[in-house]
Amino acid sequence: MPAPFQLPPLPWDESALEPVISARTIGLHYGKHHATYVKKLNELVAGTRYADMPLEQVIAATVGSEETKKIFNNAAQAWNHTFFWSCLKPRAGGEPPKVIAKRIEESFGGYAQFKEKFSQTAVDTFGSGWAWLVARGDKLEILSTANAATPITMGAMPLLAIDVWEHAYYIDYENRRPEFVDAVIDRLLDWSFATEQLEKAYSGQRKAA
Ligand code: MN3
Repeated sequence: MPAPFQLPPLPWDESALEPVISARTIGLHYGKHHATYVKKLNELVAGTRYADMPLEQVIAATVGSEETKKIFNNAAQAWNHTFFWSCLKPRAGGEPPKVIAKRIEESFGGYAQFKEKFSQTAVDTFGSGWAWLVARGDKLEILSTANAATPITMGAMPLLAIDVWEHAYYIDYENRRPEFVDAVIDRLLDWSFATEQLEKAYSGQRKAA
């Protein structure tokens, strides 16, 4: 039987994000860390009801339970990483386009305030975790999550993420997490992807209402 969960291809070449993130970091981060989450997930769900579920459903069904913690951790990390790669694009970053800029202004007061808060949240995330820009209700929010935790179990729709596990930056930046975070925000964040996610969030809400 084929493994139920696959490692999706990267949206760009491993060297495409240089010099902000090196090909060596992507090679390890995607080729070893992300690949291992998918491999472990497949091992853990083999022969269980989770093997027939879409990844998002596995995450929803295993969150918050000690018994299913390993499955949750690997499933959520598989999802978080695929999402993270989509948030990054060569020669991107900086100020967002109009539609999302307006939402940023309403929720944070402006791009400068957003950037300050997003960067600070990523830097202050203690230990391993993630910083997120999410849509929740009619507001945008910035969240920090620990380890594998993911906003999709928190009633929030992620728009952008930064992985701040040490494996995301240590080869390129050593302990200088703030430099990594600022470089990602200024040079890699893909606002067109975030805009697509925002549109999905609102079309979903309209359906639910
Ligand atoms: Mn990672």
